Amino acid sequence: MTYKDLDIRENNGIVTLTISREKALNALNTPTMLELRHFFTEDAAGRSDLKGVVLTGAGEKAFVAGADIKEFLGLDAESGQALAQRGQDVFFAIERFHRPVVAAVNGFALGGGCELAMACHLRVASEKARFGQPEVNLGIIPGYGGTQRLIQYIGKTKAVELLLTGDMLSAADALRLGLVNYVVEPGAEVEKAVELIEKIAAKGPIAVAKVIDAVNAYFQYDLDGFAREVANFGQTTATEDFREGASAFIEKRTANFQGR
Ligand code: DAK
Repeated sequence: MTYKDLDIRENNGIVTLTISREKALNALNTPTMLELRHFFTEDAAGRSDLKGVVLTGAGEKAFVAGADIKEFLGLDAESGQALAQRGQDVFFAIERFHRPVVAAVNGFALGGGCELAMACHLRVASEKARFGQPEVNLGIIPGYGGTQRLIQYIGKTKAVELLLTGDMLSAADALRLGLVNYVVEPGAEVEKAVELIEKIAAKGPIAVAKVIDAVNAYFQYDLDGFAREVANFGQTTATEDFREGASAFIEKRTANFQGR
């Protein structure tokens, strides 16, 4: 696929994926969503040489200012539902990605943008970042998982307030409420995200993937997360990585994991 809305750069096993529709504050339209889907489900899916992905937005103003409002005007109940389902599938692909995906939130993360950041495993925000689910201002509700993931991150009390009022959170409040992992100076988000991915890349890659999988199971109501943890733990004990990790500990050296 030729990417038009995504700028994709890879350095030392880390992909920085920049949503590049700066004039529309990087709003997510159908082509952008298809490109995101293609990257996570085709190009990067299962790549064992990848350390992780940083997701950010072009320019200084916005991470992603939402789903593209202009595209919504022609929707009816059926096409709206289909669009929401396709979008949710993309965000699930990110949430279930086998390597860490870190959102580097450089500005507005609103509506679908906040939902995209929440689908990532970790979030680093610029001090200038603002988060919110303002869909009620438009007479719609979030369609890419916002009503579910916001509660998962910050709890029902504040999530319901934000979803009903459409108010925005500052980066400092997002940190205080547990929506983001770190707040950094404007311009330092990607660097911090890369630092996190490098740190995780030194761990056992199968273990990292299995942690992501087990954590996701907690939020999937048809799964027993504890049972998934037991199964995943069993699988990690059978890996060469575990033998290497345990040997390295005993021999007081750094483990050299091979992802096997
Ligand atoms: N979509 C399309 N264009 C957008 C946009 C958006 N979400 N946000 C901004 N833009 C465009 C503006 O139209 C403007 O374009 P021009 O007029 O220059 O052509 C340009 O970006 C710059 O925006 P502003 O001039 O408004 O910039 P300001 O600094 O004055 O304001 C702002 C920045 C972020 C506060 C403001 O742009 C704003 O409020 N934007 C809208 C934020 C918003 O409401 N986001 C939520 C969108 S709704 C579903 C699936 C998903 C969803 C729902 C349902 N299903 C399929 C059922 C999710 C929905 C949403 O995300």
